Amino acid sequence: MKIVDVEVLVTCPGRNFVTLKVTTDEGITGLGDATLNGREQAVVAYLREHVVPLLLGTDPHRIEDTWQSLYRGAYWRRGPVTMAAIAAVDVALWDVKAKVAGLPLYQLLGGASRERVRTYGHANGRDVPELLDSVRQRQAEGYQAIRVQTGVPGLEKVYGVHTGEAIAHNPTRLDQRAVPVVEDWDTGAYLRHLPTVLEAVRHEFGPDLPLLHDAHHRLTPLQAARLGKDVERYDLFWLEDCTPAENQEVFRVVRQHTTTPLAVGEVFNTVFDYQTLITEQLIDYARSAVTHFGGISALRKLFDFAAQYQVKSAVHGPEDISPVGMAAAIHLDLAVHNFGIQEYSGHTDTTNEVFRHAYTFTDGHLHPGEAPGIGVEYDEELAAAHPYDPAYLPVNRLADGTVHDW
Ligand code: EZ4
Ligand code: CO
Repeated sequence: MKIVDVEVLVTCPGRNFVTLKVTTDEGITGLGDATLNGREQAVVAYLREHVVPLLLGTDPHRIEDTWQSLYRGAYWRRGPVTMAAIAAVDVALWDVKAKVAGLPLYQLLGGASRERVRTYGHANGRDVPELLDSVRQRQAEGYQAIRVQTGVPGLEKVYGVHTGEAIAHNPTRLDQRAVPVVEDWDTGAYLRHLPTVLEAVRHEFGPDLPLLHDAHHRLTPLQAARLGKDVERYDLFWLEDCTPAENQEVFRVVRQHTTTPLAVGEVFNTVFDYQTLITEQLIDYARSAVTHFGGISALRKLFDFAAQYQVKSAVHGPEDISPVGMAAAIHLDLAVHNFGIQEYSGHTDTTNEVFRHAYTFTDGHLHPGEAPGIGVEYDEELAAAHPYDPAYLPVNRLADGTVHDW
């Protein structure tokens, strides 16, 4: 079998998504997600200019060889643009292979290790009462584990909290001239406030509800260590991205001081970002996305490596991962033994119409469905009615104007 056509498709049914579509001489198609939120067109160009010409005429069954040749052949290794492009190719080829086999992808990954995939959803509020309402709303939708984020008194726009027009979590478009939203930040105020938020949530919902929290790379090692310690009594499922983890060694400081479980990895793109964290057992959950980590092949290897150190999977699944990337994640979640939890925010109705998918969400759990391949079909006509719309992620600044980690 040969690859005869490769297309890079861009659509914005609520937010921008980049999809790779591979077609074989036997008329079989495969889809891969290449969405790099806020930097989408860099991956589009990387694929169109440098990857598509290399794929034409090759055997789609040779997934590992294609992966290695794109990774090693470029000479320039790693990085989010490269790894998102490779991920899209990898997932599209797995989709083709599973369709040829007539099986849902998880069967080719070793089959189901569980009946269904546990998820967590996001609850947000400007203040505690609004957050409690949001938790109730998520519970009504079926979620059985919930990430809680609130505003901080004195700060106007904080990550993960919806504040009217400027939705901090989402890219914001300003007419034709896309500029980032500016959020504000004060770590001291946040560190004082968060334990009171968790106290209120535990008081309202009791000890059994699994609760998560995302610090979004904003703390120093000592601040993270102190926060982990301060919130131990609230029994978090995890504290996410407590420091910017380019410097993996800082997790030694955090780990020494707290038994709050730690999760990291949504901005990582290869196993090398995790080496110290995993071999020294400095984290509990590896949170990379299929889409940003070189695909199913690479993430499977990461999780097998992590399993030896009792580190579990927790694939990144925000709204900016397309249903193609979500589907790939759900197949992998069902198959790997050391599955931890899957982040799941769902998508807009229009997104679900553009990307019709076999996966289902019931009682807070996902299942990939039994359609051959990854189980996603792309409606090109509907997608074309929602063209690319430039958008940026926010930037974060302290009160004196200094740029802070976002
Ligand atoms: O901010 O995916 O855990 N989820 C997150 C996400 C990220 C976005 C960035 O594109 O932190 O909401
Ligand atoms: Co996060």
